[in-house]
Amino acid sequence: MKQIGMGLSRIGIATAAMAFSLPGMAAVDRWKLNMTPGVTDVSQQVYDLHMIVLWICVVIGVLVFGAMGVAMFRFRKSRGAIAEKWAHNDKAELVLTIIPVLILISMAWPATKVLIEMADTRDAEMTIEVTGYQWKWGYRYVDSGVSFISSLARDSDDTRQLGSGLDPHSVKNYLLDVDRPLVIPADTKVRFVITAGDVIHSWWVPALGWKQDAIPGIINDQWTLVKEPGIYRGQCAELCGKDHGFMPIVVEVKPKAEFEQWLAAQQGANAGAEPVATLAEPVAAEAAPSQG
Ligand SMILES: [Cu+2]
Repeated sequence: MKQIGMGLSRIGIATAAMAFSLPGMAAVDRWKLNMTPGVTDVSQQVYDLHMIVLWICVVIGVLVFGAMGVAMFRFRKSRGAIAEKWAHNDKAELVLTIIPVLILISMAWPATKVLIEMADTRDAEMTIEVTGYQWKWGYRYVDSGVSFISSLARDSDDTRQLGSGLDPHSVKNYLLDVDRPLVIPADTKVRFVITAGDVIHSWWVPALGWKQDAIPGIINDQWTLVKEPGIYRGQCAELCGKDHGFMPIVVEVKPKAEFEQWLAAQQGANAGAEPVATLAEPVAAEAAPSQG
């Protein structure tokens, strides 16, 4: 029995070690266990909600387990304690129902407000269609017709091959870089329409504060407004097949003027080229908000 226990704890340690040595962890703070406040108003609000709920849980946990500990210690058998025989207490049941209901309402109220704000994609200044594929992302700037596929960066892809003989530590941002990042303008409300061309994927950039399933035949929408230019990374967050771990997301937020230049350059490069075929294209057009 003891051996089994030791074996299990060894597996536990091995699993924990594996979890913390995942390639993705290299670029982040190893012991940053809390969620990120992110870089948008929404992500900050989500973070605040998370902290409020966390502290409510901590207080409840301390009270409940504290009371349990005190009861077990003070009223133990060796002190001659005998269990009281009662089956019902109206007052206790009423109080212990009303208090949790009030706590739940106090958490649900602000959470619902944030959820409603997150769902409000009106007044977006631009729309980008995101399509998940096994195992890459397709991006299409709906208003300008620019589209491209974003896949795992070549150096990471070469290194990850079985028997490549290449050292992952020598690759900068191993498994976290892409060949073509998604570029969006800063200080602009960007709407995303998210779908998939084969199986279910999920588009997730933690710094934006949300994660959205990409489902074939269904268009989900989301939005973001990032104030500060920068590079924000994410991953596919829905197990989608053997290379699920190899379809990172990179969002590059550029100042507005720089973004316009970039977009114009892409339009030039795209002219005459076949647009990226997206299975979801007809549906996406329907889902676009009516103009005017
Ligand atoms: Cu995936």
